[in-house]
Amino acid sequence: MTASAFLSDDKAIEENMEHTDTHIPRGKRRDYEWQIVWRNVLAFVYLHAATFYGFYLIFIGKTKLLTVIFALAFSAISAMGVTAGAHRLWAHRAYKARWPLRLFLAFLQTMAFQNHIYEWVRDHRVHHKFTETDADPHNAKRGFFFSHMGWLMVRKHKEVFEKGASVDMSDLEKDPIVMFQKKTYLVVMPLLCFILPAWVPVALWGENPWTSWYVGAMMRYTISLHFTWLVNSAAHIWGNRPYDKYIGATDNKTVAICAFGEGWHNYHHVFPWDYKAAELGNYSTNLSTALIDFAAKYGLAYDLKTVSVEMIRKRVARTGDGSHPFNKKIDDSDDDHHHPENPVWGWDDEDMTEEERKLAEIAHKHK
Ligand code: ST9
Ligand code: ZN
Ligand code: ZN
Repeated sequence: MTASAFLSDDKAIEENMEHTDTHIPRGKRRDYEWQIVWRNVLAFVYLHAATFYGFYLIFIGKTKLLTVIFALAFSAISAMGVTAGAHRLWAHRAYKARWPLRLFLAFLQTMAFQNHIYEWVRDHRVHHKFTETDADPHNAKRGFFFSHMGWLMVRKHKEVFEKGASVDMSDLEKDPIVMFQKKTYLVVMPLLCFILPAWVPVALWGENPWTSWYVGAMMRYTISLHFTWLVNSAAHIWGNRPYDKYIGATDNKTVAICAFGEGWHNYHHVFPWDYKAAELGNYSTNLSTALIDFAAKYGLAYDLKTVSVEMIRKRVARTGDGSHPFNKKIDDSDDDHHHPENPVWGWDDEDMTEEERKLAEIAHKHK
């Protein structure tokens, strides 16, 4: 059973509908109708109520300072499992990692509960291949709320299943760490995401158990979800498009700071196989890059792919919105006729061009 099966309505409901709900044409069911998954709605309502209570406990001084610091540190550390792990390593193959690093990142990613790596990566590759179409699980054309969190409370559009089935996942199926995490997720995830952060403040500095639950577990989790979701919502609406003005994704510094370097989203959609997920900026707005560079120094990460300045310059000149320092003059004459160019989900996508592969720079090459 997958995490989504655990949280979503039971398949039996759907089968039942097929017998009783004959007035809705079959093909229409998964279109734009909001087939609400009430179990998820209730879970999110509880999470947010508990989070507000957590804030209140901090505000009235009922929370130890160490508990607040711990919650922040736990968020930041688990975020690395999502950014450096699920995102740049597993979804985009932007670098390679030896098994101790993969195990560590899978552990951190489990602490973050954003679905297991396999499910996270499948949705994310499909998002990159079919961005802002019906096949995109969090299609930003359906509005801020849908792309932010609404998509997690309704059944997916049928195109997500249909087109999503064409995206290659065989590399993950061959990774024993990913498959082990998938198999054990429903037991290990609640322990690492909720029980562990609620238990540590009680055991180590005598925090009140309920305070620990509301602040260390609930508040911490909800805030890190919102920071992550901003990449799908805000960074598809507000910001510059220095690399490709024809796509929805934007470069948004606020999101980059909140999401540990994942807000340079216009760049990222154009070059999803860059391990930095950004061209400019430094470690302060990209802690995930700092972690990968550090791991590469000790041989745990290798084959770090980045885009050459030449490639960036060409792309900026061809499709940028003029906000990039390279950009001089923009020709808008073909604006109405332009279609997004050859989207790829990452390094091993068969649609990557030979030219791109040749021009890519690979650091810490495996010998
Ligand atoms: C969460 C994820 O929050 C957030 C992802 C954000 C991504 C952002 C990326 C940006 C970079 C990273 C930034 C990190 C920053 C970190 C900062 C931290 C401080 N393709 O899904 P099901 C098939 S999770 C192909 O159940 P329903 C497949 O066969 C939050 N096929 O569909 C599947 O079966 P199986 C916590 C696909 O019934 C079957 O369909 N988690 C695809 O419509 C059924 O799939 C939740 O809240 C596809 N893409 O249900 C869980 N998808 O899996 C919420 C599906 O057996 N999820 N198939 O192979 C659910 O409950 C359900 O998925 C649902 C849809 C109700 C939303
Ligand atoms: Zn995106
Ligand atoms: Zn991505």
